[in-house]
Amino acid sequence: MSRFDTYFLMKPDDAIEYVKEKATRFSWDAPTMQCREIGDGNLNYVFRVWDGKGHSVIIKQAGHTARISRDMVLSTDRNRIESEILILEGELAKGFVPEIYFFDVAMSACAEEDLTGHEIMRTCMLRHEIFPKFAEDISTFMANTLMGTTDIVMDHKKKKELQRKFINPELCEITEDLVYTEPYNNCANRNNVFAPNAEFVKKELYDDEELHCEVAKLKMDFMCNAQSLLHGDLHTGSVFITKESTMVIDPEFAFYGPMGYDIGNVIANMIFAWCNGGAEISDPKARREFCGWVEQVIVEVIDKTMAKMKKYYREHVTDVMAKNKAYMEYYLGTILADTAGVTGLELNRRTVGMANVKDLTSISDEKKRARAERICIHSAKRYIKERGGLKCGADFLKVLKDAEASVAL
Ligand code: SR1
Ligand code: MG
Repeated sequence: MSRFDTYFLMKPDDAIEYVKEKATRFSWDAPTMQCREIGDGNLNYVFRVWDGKGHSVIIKQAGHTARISRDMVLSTDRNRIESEILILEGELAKGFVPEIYFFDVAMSACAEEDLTGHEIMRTCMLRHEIFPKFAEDISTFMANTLMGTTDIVMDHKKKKELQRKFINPELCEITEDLVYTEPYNNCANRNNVFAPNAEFVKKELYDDEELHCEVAKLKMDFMCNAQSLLHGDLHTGSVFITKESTMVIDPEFAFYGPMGYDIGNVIANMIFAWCNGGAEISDPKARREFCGWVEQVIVEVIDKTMAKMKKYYREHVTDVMAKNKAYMEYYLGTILADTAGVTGLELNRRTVGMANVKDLTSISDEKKRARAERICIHSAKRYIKERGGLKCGADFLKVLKDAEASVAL
């Protein structure tokens, strides 16, 4: 019998005891063990436990409610989903995810590699740091994990088993509400709209029926198109980074959906970093350097991901009908269009929805923040409405630059 046989939400002292009992792969120096709760996400509790002899581990535990709101009751099964997908992604994209040491269904907790030296990418980009390997790394991660779990390459029965294992209705519902619904009507009355832009948001998002129709199409696609096993929340807060290494974390929103969802999330969150740099860096040379790098990342992430997916497709296709070359081009085209649509959805929801991003909310000058948010919304609408016409990274960047030029300083 152990006190960890029955679920309870741990405090740091409990986490130390938990690690002593469960994480036996390390020879812990018990008297020097310490713990800090380091979670800064919206849902879970993250404990870093270490000793004075160089051992450390991360314990991630799911609570019955979200940290961001006690009203959100969520299945703790998300911890199993996160652990299992990290193990699978470790096989498909070696070196891009932390190692999972174990996961524990009773406590809804997992133990994973402590990625010392890495920092959350969004935090680093708020300091306007540049990461030259990011586009190369994230495109490899996405091409391998997304293409590697499709019906194009997998045995169809094995794919369906995976699909069943990663059914994730509650976390999908969060996305269906926060990304695909509320930014267009505030129907749950919990949107955070920056007051100087209230009229603008009403006109551009709440009153645009043509936009609502396109969002509805994308929403049904998110719910019905079991294309690939997604990370499901691939923003820059889900990336742990150094100049040399890119590690993807936090895939608890994983499920089988359209792969443009992951790629579009990466692009939109680079745009938030670009907005922050444009508004907050006063030295023109430093601003050009940071924003120029982000622009290059936007172009490269699109082009490299598509090129690597095409290569993966060609080398690994097993489905007899999908070997048709014209079908391959069609399939890759739909991914690019979905990517554009999701780029727009993520831009809108982080700007006006309930879960915002610091890149925008921390812009200190009110006028500059209002302008940055309008650039996001103007470009978002084009990414959504014109998603079928964007054919390469340069097309994605042009939409952003057009929006920048159209919103007065
Ligand atoms: C209630 S959770 C809000 C957001 O945080 C997560 O990281 C997801 O992006 C979700 O939409
Ligand atoms: Mg998260």
